[in-house]
Amino acid sequence: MDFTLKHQAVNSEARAGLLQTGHGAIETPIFMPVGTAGSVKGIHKKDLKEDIGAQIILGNTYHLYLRPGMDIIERAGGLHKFNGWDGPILTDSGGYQVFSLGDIRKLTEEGARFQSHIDGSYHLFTPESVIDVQRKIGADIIMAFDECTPGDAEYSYAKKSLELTQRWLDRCVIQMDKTKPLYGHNQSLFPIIQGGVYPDLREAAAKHVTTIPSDGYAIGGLSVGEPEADMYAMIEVVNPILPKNKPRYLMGVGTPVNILEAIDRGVDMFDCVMPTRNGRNGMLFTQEGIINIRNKKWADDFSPVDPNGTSFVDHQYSRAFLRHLVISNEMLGAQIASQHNLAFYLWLVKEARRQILADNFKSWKEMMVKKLARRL
Ligand code: PRF
Repeated sequence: MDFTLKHQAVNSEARAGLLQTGHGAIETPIFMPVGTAGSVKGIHKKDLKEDIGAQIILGNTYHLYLRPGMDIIERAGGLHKFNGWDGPILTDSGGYQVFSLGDIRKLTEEGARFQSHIDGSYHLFTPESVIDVQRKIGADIIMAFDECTPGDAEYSYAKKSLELTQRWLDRCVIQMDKTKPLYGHNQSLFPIIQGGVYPDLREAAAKHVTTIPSDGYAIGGLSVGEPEADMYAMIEVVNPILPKNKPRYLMGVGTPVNILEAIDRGVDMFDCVMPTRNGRNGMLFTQEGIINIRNKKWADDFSPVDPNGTSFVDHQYSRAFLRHLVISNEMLGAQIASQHNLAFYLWLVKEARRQILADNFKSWKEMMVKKLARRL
């Protein structure tokens, strides 16, 4: 996997890059739509690629391992063959999903024991087993197994948790070296930086991961309940330590404003369920601000969903019709809103890249953050 920096912004850490994978190139900064169970909920792959402009999608080890299970994925010939998406795929390791299970999981040195949210059956994830599972899924980018430290963790907990993540990372690296890709394309392991909201822990974590030669590095444990200012501060601590010529991935973030602020601080890759999950609930992100389509004020607004939108759904349907669909729990409502939001997120990062290349990122970003958080 090869990353080329095309341009470094002026008066900002923002960068434009090109990440080459075994399933094609990715222009960064990039947003990766989330396809937890192998599908981006409600979106056809043709629309993902051609209408939304997705360049890479994300899958989840935890969900795919439980259902349909590795036997089926392997027999299909990997996730690319199974779901028909022939672009790059990144899989999260399960660290975060297991963390979200709360009471029904237990962490030990060995790994994470957890109960399936589907049938209550018992399972163990170890650094070695999540590498094996991600080999079988065939993701182009494989995430290391980590503990996502909660946003309110005290220093002593965050330190212990980070040290566990570091030992697990070392085991992931060994397992990567011991095993081979199964389907002919390369797979790259991205280490994950933890450390809570503590600058010295984040600094140590960033230094530790850079001792491991990798094709990219991820920042985890943010947007998990800590104040936004802390999230930005932690990005500012780790990014200067990370190598300039490798992509940086901020996991599970975030709002359009979060994404622009992180790009400004030198982040290249993002994923988040927000455009699809919030879309299903009727929240639409636009260049002019946020729309709650359930609001009564849209009931007789027959204008297009988003006159500035890049997706066909923005122009083929009215706000009034979309409101009706969402209020009536019609599945088409969830689909239109998801497609609109994903197209908007992909537009946002593409436009950010254009502005970086034109040496205009900082002033564009400042103008956009004022608009993006408004409620329409
Ligand atoms: N670790 C992993 N996946 C994640 C996170 C993390 O810390 C986050 C935190 N925002 C989202 N997804 N493995």
